[in-house]
Amino acid sequence: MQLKALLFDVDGTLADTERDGHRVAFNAAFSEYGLDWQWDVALYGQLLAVTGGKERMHYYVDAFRSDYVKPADFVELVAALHRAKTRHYTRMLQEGGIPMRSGVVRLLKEVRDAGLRLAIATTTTPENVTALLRHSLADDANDWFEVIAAGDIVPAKKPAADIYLWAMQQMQLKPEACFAFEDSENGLRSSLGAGLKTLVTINDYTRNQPFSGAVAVLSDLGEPGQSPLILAGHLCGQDYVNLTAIRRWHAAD
Ligand code: XBP
Ligand code: MG
Repeated sequence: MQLKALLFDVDGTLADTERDGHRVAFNAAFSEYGLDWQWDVALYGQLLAVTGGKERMHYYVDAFRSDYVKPADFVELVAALHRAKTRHYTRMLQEGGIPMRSGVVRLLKEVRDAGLRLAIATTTTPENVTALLRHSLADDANDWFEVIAAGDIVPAKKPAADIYLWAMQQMQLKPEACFAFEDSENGLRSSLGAGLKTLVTINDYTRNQPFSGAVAVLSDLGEPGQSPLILAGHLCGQDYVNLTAIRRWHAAD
């Protein structure tokens, strides 16, 4: 079937947002609420096992803070902390921005010029996606994506397939007409579960995760003169990830 659309994960795939973005924003929210919770870089790597910021805070308390006595309104507290965290995170993007990963801007431009359709499928809160696209990609980058599937729009977050299925339903497309980009095991399980061929570009938090089923596993998308490292699979005869490579992965059995 002809390739019609590319579906992108956001955190870790478009930009390295977790360590210096989300993590820092969580800590700012905890301080704001007078909590002694501080997530260092290593601990945050463990917490990333659970997707979704609210879900991650619940997991932290349950798995790492047996000393913490939950108040009766703990669910509301976590929701309030999460709103504060979103405010800190979007402000950080507005003030400095987190750059797109190598090859992302180039590939998105090539894909748009070729007339392919684009969508986002992510676990993060919609405001976070909007802020990242606007401040780190382009003023009008939100319009580049026909569908932005994000956050609580589906009840079951990645690794469940729901967010990808929802995005494709909105686009009236079958998985055979689409191709996905992910950076993590949870993300790959979600996209494969939705029937999507998927390219994985790893980052420091995900490099040791298992990625069987991906069309290839690379350090990044690469740029002309700056080929990515290949951890699994091959680049379909190209020097970096371009639309030719994507069409070949998509067409392969
Ligand atoms: C992203 C996430 C999110 C962000 C935080 O995973 O796991 O939870 O870390 O976002 P993926 P919120 O890249 O697989 O979509 O705090 O807005 O939930
Ligand atoms: Mg991700």
